[in-house]
Amino acid sequence: MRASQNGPHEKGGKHISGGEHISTYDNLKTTVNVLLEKALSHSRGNPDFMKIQFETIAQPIKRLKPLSIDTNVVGSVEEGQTAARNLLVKAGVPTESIEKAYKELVEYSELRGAILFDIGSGLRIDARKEKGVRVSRMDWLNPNFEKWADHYKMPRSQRVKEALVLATKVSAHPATVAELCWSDDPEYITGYVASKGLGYQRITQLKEYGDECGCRIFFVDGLSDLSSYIDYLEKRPIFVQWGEEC
Ligand code: PML
Ligand code: MG
Repeated sequence: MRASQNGPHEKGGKHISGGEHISTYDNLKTTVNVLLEKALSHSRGNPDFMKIQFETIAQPIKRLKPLSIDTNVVGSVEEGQTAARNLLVKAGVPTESIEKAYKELVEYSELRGAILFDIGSGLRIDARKEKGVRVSRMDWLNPNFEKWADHYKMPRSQRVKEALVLATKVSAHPATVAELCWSDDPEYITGYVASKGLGYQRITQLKEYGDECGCRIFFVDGLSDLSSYIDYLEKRPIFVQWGEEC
């Protein structure tokens, strides 16, 4: 699903909301409704364009364990941004790449997908401009997510679920070094840095309340085939699953 205001995204509309689920055929009506609800009651505004698309998944669905989770409590945006930079460096992203990637963000304030940033060349490599790359075909069944949330004393929040599913899928690719993300929703200021080694590191403040500029950067290294990386992000189906349940 993608929803925008003042026309479709491709005609300059403001991005309101996006979402994806994996559903059985029998559950499609409920699933489409969840996406509809998400877009119709959004803090970024009311959409006047929405596209909901469903397609059969013919490939087997890969199961991934959720990344480990930690919360870094900070007292200000400055403290949060410093923590994010430190975590990125710890994950293996050179400082110069971090600075260059931040400059790309400023250039595209209306980004709807992720920027792919190559740490070897220090360049953005996806050529998708403000569209970016939208990760799709991923989900986590609610009963299993809720068990996980209760176990780790996390809120049973769909936002946390969706972000952790995405971060788990992205970091599972061997070329991904780290991800940096914060929301474009004005009332949500917690973001994260994620990587295979660090897990999902939440940072409680990465922007000011009211700010509608979000961020999603995937730092990659040693990528031999950009189109197969993008294909993995957009098309390869994955389920996050915690514990022994099947
Ligand atoms: C988003 O809402 O677009 C991203 C939210 C990232 C942080 C979620 C969390 O762990 O609180
Ligand atoms: Mg959003």
